[in-house]
Amino acid sequence: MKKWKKSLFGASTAVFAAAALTACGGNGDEEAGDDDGDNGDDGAEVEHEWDFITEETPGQVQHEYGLEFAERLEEKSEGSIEVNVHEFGGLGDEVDQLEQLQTGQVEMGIVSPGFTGPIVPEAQVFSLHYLFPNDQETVQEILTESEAINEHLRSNYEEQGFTPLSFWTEGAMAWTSNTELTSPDDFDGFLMRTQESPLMLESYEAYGANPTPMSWGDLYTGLEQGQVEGQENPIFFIEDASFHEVQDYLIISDHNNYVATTSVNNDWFDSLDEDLQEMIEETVEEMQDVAFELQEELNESHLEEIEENEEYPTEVIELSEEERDEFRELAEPVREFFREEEGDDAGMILDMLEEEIEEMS
Ligand code: 6CS
Repeated sequence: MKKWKKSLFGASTAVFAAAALTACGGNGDEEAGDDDGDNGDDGAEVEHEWDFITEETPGQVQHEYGLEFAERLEEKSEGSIEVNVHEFGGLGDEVDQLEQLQTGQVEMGIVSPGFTGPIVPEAQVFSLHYLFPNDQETVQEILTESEAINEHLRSNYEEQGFTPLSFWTEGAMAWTSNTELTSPDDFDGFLMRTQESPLMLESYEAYGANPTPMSWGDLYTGLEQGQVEGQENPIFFIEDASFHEVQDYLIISDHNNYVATTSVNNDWFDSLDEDLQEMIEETVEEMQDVAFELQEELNESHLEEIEENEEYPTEVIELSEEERDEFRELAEPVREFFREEEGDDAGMILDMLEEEIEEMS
């Protein structure tokens, strides 16, 4: 079951997170400073206190990102900014959190397109299979540089009350299952857990599967009890959430990537002085490299943990290019579905993104 994971940013944040959780009565609220109850910069006056939501728990990529982001802002502001990083579940599930960001109940945080899909249909472009290349450095470069994503898609988000200041990868998606999933035939009638995005359902229906949206908070039990038979996630998350304990196979499919956004509530962000806006934007930019290293290190180390785990042995299968081609062929028509059904800008965004991917790959 869930284990404590060492913080990549050193013992101080890990120890502090544990202490802060105790101090807060374990409700998931934390301060990313020291453990004496102020903002970590002894004696400094806190002028701004902001809530930062994440969809993950301590030790996982989003939460570690949140702690580092908070620490950097607190340092730069010499203690006048305090950011409370919330772990998944502290303020509700992924959909509740998204609503809090939209309405300004929380100022900022990390939300992912798998949950924003129902309100920003164009964001589901990230749920298309075999659109991006495999190499994560190239994926990150596209996410950071793409005009289709950072201008056009960003403005689709803005219309919904919040704005992604950055898009970044948490790693390539892999499948887990109790049966081998190496060809589309293996998905026939397969009960696949997905996030909320309607396009995710469409993508798995194209393989003949029977997809079911479910919060990850219910997923371990869902897999254990057979409500769903498999799921997709980056490897660090599969191991950290212990899904491999109730699944026999890990299939390296590289069918797409887990994309996260660092987003802000529009009304709140617009109300800030320019120097604060710049400080936040600068820190978000710095965090692109931090996030990349974080996901890389966690995905590698958690794969090793899965491979070495004798108590819960998992067979790791890497799909060959020929096997991927079979999935690619069935995934291709889903792009047309996206163009036609997922928002006025879907076609334009996908066309532009396909060209950018071609140029950057
Ligand atoms: O599968 C999910 O729903 C979760 N996966 C990741 C990598 N982060 C948070 C998300 O809610």
